[in-house]
Amino acid sequence: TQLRGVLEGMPKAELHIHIEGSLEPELIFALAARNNVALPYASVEDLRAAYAFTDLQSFLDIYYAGASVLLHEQDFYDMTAAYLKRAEQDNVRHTEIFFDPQTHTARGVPVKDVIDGIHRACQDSPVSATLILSFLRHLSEEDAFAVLEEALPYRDKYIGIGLDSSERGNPPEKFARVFARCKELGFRLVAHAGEEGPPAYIETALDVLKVERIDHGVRCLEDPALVERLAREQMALTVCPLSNVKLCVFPEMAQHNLLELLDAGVKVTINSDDPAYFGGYMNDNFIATFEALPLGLSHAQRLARNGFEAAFLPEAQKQQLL
Ligand code: ES4
Ligand code: ZN
Repeated sequence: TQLRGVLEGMPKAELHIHIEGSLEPELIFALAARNNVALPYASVEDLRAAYAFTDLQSFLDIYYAGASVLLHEQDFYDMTAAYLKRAEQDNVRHTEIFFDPQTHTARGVPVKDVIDGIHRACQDSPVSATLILSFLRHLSEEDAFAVLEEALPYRDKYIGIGLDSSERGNPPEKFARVFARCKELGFRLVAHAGEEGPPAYIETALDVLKVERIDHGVRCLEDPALVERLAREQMALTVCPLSNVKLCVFPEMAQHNLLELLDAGVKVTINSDDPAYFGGYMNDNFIATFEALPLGLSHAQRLARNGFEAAFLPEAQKQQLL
């Protein structure tokens, strides 16, 4: 249809993408061979067949296994360069990329190699790209402080701090002190909240961690007062439609609450989350959402505009990208 062409051609900003979630099975196998890493899967097809998730944890187990092939600076460069090439094809003009250093330091990879490889690929791409260091919330706050300390010598290479991994049982307030420190240091702050966790986690991400965007946040609709607040404060939600369906947050795309959120005046953006695992990149997410829900041209323009408005970029730079 005509709308499809508009969705594909629009300049877009992507605000929620885990770079380790952009590792395609083919690249996982190529890096495993290059680095002599053994994988518990016989082939690309065997690995892809394991991508049948029932919830967030069932995905994370496979996502961390996939990331085990990343050992050297060049591996991080190659992964990031491949993602940025796909983003460029989807007319993504700006992207804010999460990376999970603790996934790699646990395997003995120096934080410097992680950051240098990802950052070098960003510099070599025509897509505007910035980085957000994300803490793993299933680990302790002490561990988060330790990786922050290790990453601070390279602080000119990332602009923000995030919080991801297993949400249930790991509320934002577990990281109150380390987020306060990151705020003092001048980082932009975001956190995953209200993906699988309750609306109360969205409130503590805002009130305790002082985040400036909520990643996912779709469960806010269970609390009408919270929805009203998010709309009033024009707090951006980085919604990831294909992710939500793959991880069974919604049984199918037709049941996704993105339109209800938009109608409530919430500043919704569309993002790919872990595109290699969830069935697609930015344009796939836009197309799947627009095919399943009664959305039109004005929604498309609003969603794309929201992405740029919610980006951590100076106003003048945003204008240049449009
Ligand atoms: C993630 Cl979808 C999702 N949720 C929480 N943490 C994550 N890390 C990578 N993808
Ligand atoms: Zn995410």
